[in-house]
Amino acid sequence: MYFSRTFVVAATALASFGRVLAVPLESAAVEVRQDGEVALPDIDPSMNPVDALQELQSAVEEAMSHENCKRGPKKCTLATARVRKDWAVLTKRERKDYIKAAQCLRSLPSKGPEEWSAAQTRYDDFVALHVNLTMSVHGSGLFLTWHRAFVWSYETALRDECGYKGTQPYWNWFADAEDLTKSPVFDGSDTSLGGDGEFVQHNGSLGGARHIYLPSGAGGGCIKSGPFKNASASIGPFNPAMDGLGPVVLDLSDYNPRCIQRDLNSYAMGKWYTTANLLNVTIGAASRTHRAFWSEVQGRYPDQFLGLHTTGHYSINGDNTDLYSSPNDPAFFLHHAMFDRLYWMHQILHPAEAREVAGTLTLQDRPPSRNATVDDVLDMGTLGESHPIKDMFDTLGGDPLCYIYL
Ligand SMILES: *[C@@H]1O[C@H](CO)[C@@H](O)[C@H](O)[C@H]1NC(C)=O
Ligand SMILES: *[C@@H]1O[C@H](CO)[C@@H](O)[C@H](O)[C@H]1NC(C)=O
Ligand SMILES: *[C@@H]1O[C@H](CO)[C@@H](O)[C@H](O)[C@H]1NC(C)=O
Ligand SMILES: *[C@@H]1O[C@H](CO)[C@@H](O)[C@H](O)[C@H]1NC(C)=O
Ligand SMILES: *[C@@H]1O[C@H](CO)[C@@H](O)[C@H](O)[C@H]1NC(C)=O
Ligand SMILES: [Cu+2]
Repeated sequence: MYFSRTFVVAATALASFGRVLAVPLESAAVEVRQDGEVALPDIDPSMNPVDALQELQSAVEEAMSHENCKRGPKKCTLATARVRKDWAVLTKRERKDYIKAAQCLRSLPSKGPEEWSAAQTRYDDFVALHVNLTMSVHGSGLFLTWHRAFVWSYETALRDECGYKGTQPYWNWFADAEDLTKSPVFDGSDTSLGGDGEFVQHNGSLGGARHIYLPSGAGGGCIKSGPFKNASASIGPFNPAMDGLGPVVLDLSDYNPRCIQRDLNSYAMGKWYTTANLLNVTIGAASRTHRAFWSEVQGRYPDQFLGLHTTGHYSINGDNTDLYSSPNDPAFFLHHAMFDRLYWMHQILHPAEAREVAGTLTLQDRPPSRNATVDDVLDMGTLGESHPIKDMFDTLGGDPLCYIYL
């Protein structure tokens, strides 16, 4: 069986990895077999999802530490990698630095193409590119790696264009499954990404390509508290699924200044951010192949299953229900970092599947297109360098990626 050297870790880096992790690497209940395949951890499905995720994280760290020492030119090591962390464990200072950098990007001028004239700010350039590529980077073979590149470009822009010294944090969905309004990401405090929207009476959302009805929460309007209170957007919405959100625009020359809306939705959180769904895509039936993972994380809408990716968008709701312009909400990047962490975990636990691609070049193959290949280039426009899919498989590859999750 083909075994990639993707996740091979230099022995010298291991010592520093131990320090970075500050947890004993021997602790996890995971074995690595002689052939380099990782034996999957045994996790009790009745465990709560936060603990199950912690077990998976330990298994991932264990698997990384066991890889042998043949990594090529060491442009990136565990000692130099950006370490992406849970928003909940960041200090108040670290959270404020991140918020400041995101606000900075939202105040710098756009560098985008003239045809995308709705884009006013550098932040809008991220939204605009996502809009422009929506039909090719969702439900396609580019989905996982394009969004990985997108988050990397955003993290890099915060650092290079706004003097940010930290890394891209993630929103740990599973910790908030009971009450999203208490999440440190959404509690509306001055160290959050803003709270719920103002209450606006509406009739829920129709998610998952209009297959799945979600009742409304206590919001629906403009962000009512925190650093992104009444934060505005200029692009979209194009096809929002929350009742009452609109009017819609047709293209990227349509400048539509308005506030970003949210309706924090604990219904979606509680229903889909479960241990069963987490384990299925990491160690269960849906984890066996890359294709199964890719398919299951995107949901099975006709089966009333929103999937781990879409559930995050519909939990924030409001502008996040627009597949096109969802990056208008700054929480998009914390959601997608968590989603990328899930992909990273899958790759490390399933090294033989880590460099596979599933899907074509169009959303659900409509219109029909060829299969994506590892050489297809992920267009980053003016956001950063465009790389082929194959450069996005290894987060420690060094060209350009160099990060891990803790
Ligand atoms: C993407 O942008 C290009 C260049 O402006 C334009 O030709 C194309 O129609 C856009 N596609 C979509 C789906 O917005
Ligand atoms: C709200 O939407 C749901 C789902 O489409 C529908 O069944 C229900 O009748 C609607 N209620 C109102 C008051 O419009
Ligand atoms: C929200 O921002 C808009 C401009 O984008 C402004 O007209 C409005 O007064 C603001 N509302 C609040 C409550 O700050
Ligand atoms: C796991 O994923 C498979 C699809 O690969 C699906 O058929 C099955 O229902 C899922 N199981 C659970 C418990 O969600
Ligand atoms: C595209 O991928 C599918 C699924 O793996 C496969 O069945 C099909 O043969 C591939 N098509 C081509 C032209 O390689
Ligand atoms: Cu997207």
